[in-house]
Amino acid sequence: MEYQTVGSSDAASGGRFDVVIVGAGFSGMQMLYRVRELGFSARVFEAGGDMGGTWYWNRYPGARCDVESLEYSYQFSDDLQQEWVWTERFAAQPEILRYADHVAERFGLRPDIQFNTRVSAATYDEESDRWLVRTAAGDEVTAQFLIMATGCLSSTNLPKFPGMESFRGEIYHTGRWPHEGVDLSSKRVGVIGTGSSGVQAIPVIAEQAKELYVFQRTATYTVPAFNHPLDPDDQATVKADYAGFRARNNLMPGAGYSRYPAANPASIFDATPRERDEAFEARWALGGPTLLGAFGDIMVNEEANDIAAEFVRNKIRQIVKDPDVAALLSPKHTIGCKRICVDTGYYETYNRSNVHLVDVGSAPIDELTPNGIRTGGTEYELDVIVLATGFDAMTGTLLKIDIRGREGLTLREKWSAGPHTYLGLGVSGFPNLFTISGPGSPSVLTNMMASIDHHVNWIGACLTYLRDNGVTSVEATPDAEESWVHHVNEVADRTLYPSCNSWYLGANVPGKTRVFMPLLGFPPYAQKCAEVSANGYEGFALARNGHAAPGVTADSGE
Ligand code: N01
Repeated sequence: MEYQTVGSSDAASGGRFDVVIVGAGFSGMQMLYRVRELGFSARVFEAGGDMGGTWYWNRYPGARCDVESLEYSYQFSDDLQQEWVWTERFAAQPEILRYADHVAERFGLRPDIQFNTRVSAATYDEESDRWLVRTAAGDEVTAQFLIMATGCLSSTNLPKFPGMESFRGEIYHTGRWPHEGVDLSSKRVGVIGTGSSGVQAIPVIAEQAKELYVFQRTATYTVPAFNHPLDPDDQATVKADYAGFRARNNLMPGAGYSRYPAANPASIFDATPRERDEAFEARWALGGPTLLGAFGDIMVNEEANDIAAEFVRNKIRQIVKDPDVAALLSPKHTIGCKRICVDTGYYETYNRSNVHLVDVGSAPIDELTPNGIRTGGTEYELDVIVLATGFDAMTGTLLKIDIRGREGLTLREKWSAGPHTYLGLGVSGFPNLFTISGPGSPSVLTNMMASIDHHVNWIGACLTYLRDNGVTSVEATPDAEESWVHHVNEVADRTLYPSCNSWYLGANVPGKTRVFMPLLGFPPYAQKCAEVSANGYEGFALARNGHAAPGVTADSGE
């Protein structure tokens, strides 16, 4: 097999690359950097007009990361992590986008990225072991390897309300917020959705709008961020041993923040009511999403979970002055089965006189009218409707692309009963295809920057191994894939995660197969991936021009 040389342009390569990467968010950016460093030619296709993925699209008021800046950043370059200065504990979207721009400039990534280009189809050619990749504009290139860096939360979930097109005002989805911003001053604004996006946007919109109506289907658990400017001395302390900081984080559950108190494995039932309250209060005061780590059984025992949930419900009752509003804001479902939100002044916002909570859980939205939203027999007159209605998570974007593997098998057919992958990295029937933070990997249950780093390095090492051993195709075996899917489900079923209608299960999208998509269990997952590569890519079939090339057990170079 021939490999192109690094840095080939379309003209030089004749549209032939070693690697095509779909997406120039944080995973696509790092993957491009890595494959170029390893000497592969690459082309990235990005639907957006610039880098940044999630942070390019989600420009809604209040958009901010809920992972601390010092860890929500790249670790592949020490120079980069030393020179970049974060300003806040939790960075706001504009700062993260500036960071993406800085990385792109610093490493000269843009020349290998084709922006404003949506990939519409990719077909595997068994004769050549190559992918034919087609864009929506009709351009075609081929590549030995196709790496999907399409993100977990990149396809918006747009509910189809009756009468939607009749609404005379403006409608915006938080995940497609206009780049020029939206002037909400003196407007009557309706927000539909109270997940992480809504929880961040609502307090900021409340300050801008004349009247704000929040249409809540399911109340949400949110903990305060207690965001603050980063102390330069503290930042310097982390930078003095950034490698050690990263290494410690990578050993935490979900590659979490090693400076937070460790998760307490003890049972809540071994603690007195006072000890429980003290433990919860301490974590609440820390800010950020550490609450569930207060006791070891919160996510596996319903009674334990309800004690934690009641702690938050008590907070709501203390913060929100109107008892009826507080009751409506108090979630009834398991705490943690949907991702806990992190907010700045969310519950407090409902004490404002211009903010009105509308229950669309007991009486759903009937329709959009020319003037607003009708629900429960009342019409709410609005100028702007904000859809904070989330995403077709983890599989949405992948399945929008017409991906065809062996014998014309489409990914849509293959995943009709839910996503099937091996390690969330490979799919049987789809050789030379990799998914970064794909379903079946810990992805959204980790600090994404850490799991992206892990996948990029694993894929980079795999490509190097294939090249060094003259292997032309790599493909998950059906057996390895089946037992992996079983493992992902079994791990989830031991917990309370599947107990509510979360996007982890695809339950937020009408008609989507209900299956728990991410794997609980980083860092054991990283250990498993290391074993797979050390054992000559165990569970993957390797072939050389159509003939089996059994894995050579050797150091994969990871
Ligand atoms: O989306 P969501 P999101 N009628 O799916 C409601 C990440 N993120 O964009 O719960 C009425 O969580 C829906 O109601 P219900 C983070 O991983 C991170 O907020 O399905 N309501 C829900 O309230 C997060 O988990 C950050 O009953 C409807 C809301 O819309 C993920 O993205 C910030 C409806 C959707 O909530 C997704 O968060 C933002 C309908 N027809 C996002 N359809 C940070 O880093 C949906 N809803 C801080």
